[in-house]
Amino acid sequence: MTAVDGDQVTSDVYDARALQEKWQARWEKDNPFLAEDSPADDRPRRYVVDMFAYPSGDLHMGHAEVYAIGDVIARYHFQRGANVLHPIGWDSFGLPAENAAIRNDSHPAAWTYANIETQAESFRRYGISVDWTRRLHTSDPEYYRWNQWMFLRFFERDLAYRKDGLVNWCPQDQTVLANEQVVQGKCERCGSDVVRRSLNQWYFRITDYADRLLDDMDQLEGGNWPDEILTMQRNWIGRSHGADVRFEIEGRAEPVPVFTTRPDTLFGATFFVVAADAPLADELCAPEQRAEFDAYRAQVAKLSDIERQSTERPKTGVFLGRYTINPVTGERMPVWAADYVLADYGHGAIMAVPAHDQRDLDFALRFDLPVRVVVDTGEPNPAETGIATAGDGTLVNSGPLDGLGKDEAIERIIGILEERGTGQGTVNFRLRDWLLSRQRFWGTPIPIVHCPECGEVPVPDDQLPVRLPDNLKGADLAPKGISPLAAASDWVNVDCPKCDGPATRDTDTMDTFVDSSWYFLRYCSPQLDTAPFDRELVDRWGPVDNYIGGKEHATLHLLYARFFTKALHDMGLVGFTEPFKQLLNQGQVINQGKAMSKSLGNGVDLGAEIDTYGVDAVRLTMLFAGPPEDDVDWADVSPAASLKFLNRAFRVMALAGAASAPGTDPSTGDRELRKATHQTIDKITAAIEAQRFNVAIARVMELVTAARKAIDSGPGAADPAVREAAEVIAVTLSLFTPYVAEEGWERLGHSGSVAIGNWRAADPDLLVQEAVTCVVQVASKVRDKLQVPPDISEEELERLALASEKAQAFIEGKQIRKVVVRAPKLVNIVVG
Ligand code: ANZ
Ligand code: ZN
Repeated sequence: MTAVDGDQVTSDVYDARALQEKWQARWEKDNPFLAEDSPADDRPRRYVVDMFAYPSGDLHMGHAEVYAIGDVIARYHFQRGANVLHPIGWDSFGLPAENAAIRNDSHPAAWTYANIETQAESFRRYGISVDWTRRLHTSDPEYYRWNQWMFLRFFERDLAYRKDGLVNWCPQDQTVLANEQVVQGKCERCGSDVVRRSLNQWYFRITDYADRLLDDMDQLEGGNWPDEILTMQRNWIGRSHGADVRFEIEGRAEPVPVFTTRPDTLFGATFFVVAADAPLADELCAPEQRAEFDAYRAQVAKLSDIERQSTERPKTGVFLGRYTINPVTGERMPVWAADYVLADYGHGAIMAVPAHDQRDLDFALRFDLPVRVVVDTGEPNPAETGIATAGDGTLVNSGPLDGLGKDEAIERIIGILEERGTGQGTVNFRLRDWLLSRQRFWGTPIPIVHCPECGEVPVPDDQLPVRLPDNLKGADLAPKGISPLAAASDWVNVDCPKCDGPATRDTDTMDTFVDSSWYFLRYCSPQLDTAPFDRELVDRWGPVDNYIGGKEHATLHLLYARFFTKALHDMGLVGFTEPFKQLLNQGQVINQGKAMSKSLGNGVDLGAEIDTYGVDAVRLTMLFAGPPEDDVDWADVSPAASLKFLNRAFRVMALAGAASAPGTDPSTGDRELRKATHQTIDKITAAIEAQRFNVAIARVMELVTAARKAIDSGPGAADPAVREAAEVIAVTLSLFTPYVAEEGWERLGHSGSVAIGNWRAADPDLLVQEAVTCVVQVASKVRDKLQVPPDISEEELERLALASEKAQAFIEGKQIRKVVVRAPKLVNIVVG
């Protein structure tokens, strides 16, 4: 209740909990954040997407940060009058649901949908500006049906295929992992050591898009995507230019190609190495080396790629008892098997040039193989120093290449190889095809039927979705090395869609990254049941203008989503080739310098913080802590101070609201406060555009202080400039702290939500900074007076003073010994 004490409202306290209840109910009733699909709506369109949530439990501090950030961006555009699409959804397939179901003897859906409801409730309380009518869950058959539909489109174009291959296998989760899901040799999910297994698996042919994934990055450069992410993607795709060189192997009809980035060093190749786990090594092994090789190969199978390539480990290997011929020197070179050569990169075999490649040199020195320098770099002999010389130089010992530099030599040797038909220039990528099949239950079933007569038969579109069976639960889902779906025989056994004969369903499910590769397209028409999305709407809203989420997705989700967009574009399904125009990676919320974790016991409970300080204070604290990319250390911030500020801001709005009516003409108001208000608008607009939300908040804080001063010791609460300032405070706070903003706006006498279309333009007349007078002295005597802006820099002021003609007259013929600058009021030129 408002108590009036003299002309001051004093007992207005900001009651976070009461405001939350009041305004949450209002928003739910009024739905202020609906996006308008109609083409007749001619407001500028803005598409803002927060990376969707995984329903692992209730919301945590990390969610609180990322959704506060995304909300500032969306709300800013709502305020500026845009037609904003700001949707929400859940990435609701995946292992944790399945593991919980095994523990609780239940179905993964039970855990998943209960958590989604809890999170949805928390999101509503958190006050984010989303269009709730577009909510989606990837585990709904209405959604995953379209994963299957897309898979079939990929399959038809040979962009989805099955092959045998060495795959990453997690012995704990009993499933395969994509390369991207193996972190330093360990399973990304459970931390177990990943082993290699040969299995038949489904892949997406993302490598067909390797060049475009790299080249299209120029659309993302220039500050649109963080450089760090672009670099990580570039390295992950790993394009190397070089050559394939074919080597004749004694006793083998077919020559064996190797990939090299340094064909110029071919004359320095002195031995040949095959990956120990490549089938070729097994094939080439001579009988007398068999026992030694088999033992070595067994040992290698236990190592991860990272360990294998570590430069710290001493090199290991086995001579295979075979020889190859160097195609340019004609020399016989021994063939070895070693683990530092990887089976699935290049051709799984290399020409070793020990003088110029450190790995090869380490190997040569260990096994006493010859080292021949073919590029003179001016450095000492690698055979003596143990240090390979990898740089540019002049070719030596290289016949026709002698005297050339590296690049010329590469060109020349490629010409020679191509002429002779023993090699050609080529490009190689580190990127592998995306392994998408998983031997787990809680995912999208792969819509393929295996028929003994017809082979791999796609499930016809009109039979989609292939639904998950709902009679499996608890122990049925336990990892067994094959998919739990294989046990559901009534589900597995079907008639072949082609020949009607007995056949079986594919029992693998899709990697959940398939779900997240196109959900931002589905948001444009989430209820459509005739297609995954409406192309017209997707092209109208897309690509996403602002995408907000964690940088842990640098090489997984963000690469896959880019690949899907390009593939769908090529199928004529979307009109653009890059999904996300701008990417913002928020920092982490940490505590006492460390990531929050159960084992450290430093976790902070979001619900408890909100209960203590309220949603607004928690949001403000997150956003005020620093630029959004920086980590927020909860030990260094003060939600209590945020709460205090919100109280002050609220009182300013309440006092102004009690003292004047909306629509008051501000032009007669206090000019100093008006200037502060308009400068605040100007600075906040710039700060929001630059995604410096903390700076914007600091400016609102200053304005609150200025307005309060005007109320207490200036023109008083009834001054129209106070109302103007208070209204700007309500509008700008609506981006960060929606509850106090709505309530303040109502106290200011407005009806309807503050959140839409209320942004003001700064009045240019009020932005002009009035000039101040600067005295220019020469030898402490006043010689000139300059009119300068109050915020002029010292350098600029010194330059102006020295250029003054009046001052010059007294400087002439003398030596300037010193210039003392006291910006903006004084410059003293000391002469001698
Ligand atoms: C001869 C050579 C001489 C090489 C030299 C380098 C320096 P990036 O840049 O990563 O593409 N290589 C080829 N296939 C390999 C495999 N399966 N496992 C491990 N190493 C492999 O690396 C290309 C270089 O890595 C190739 O160029 C090859 O060594 C090696 F002075 O060939 B080079
Ligand atoms: Zn058949």
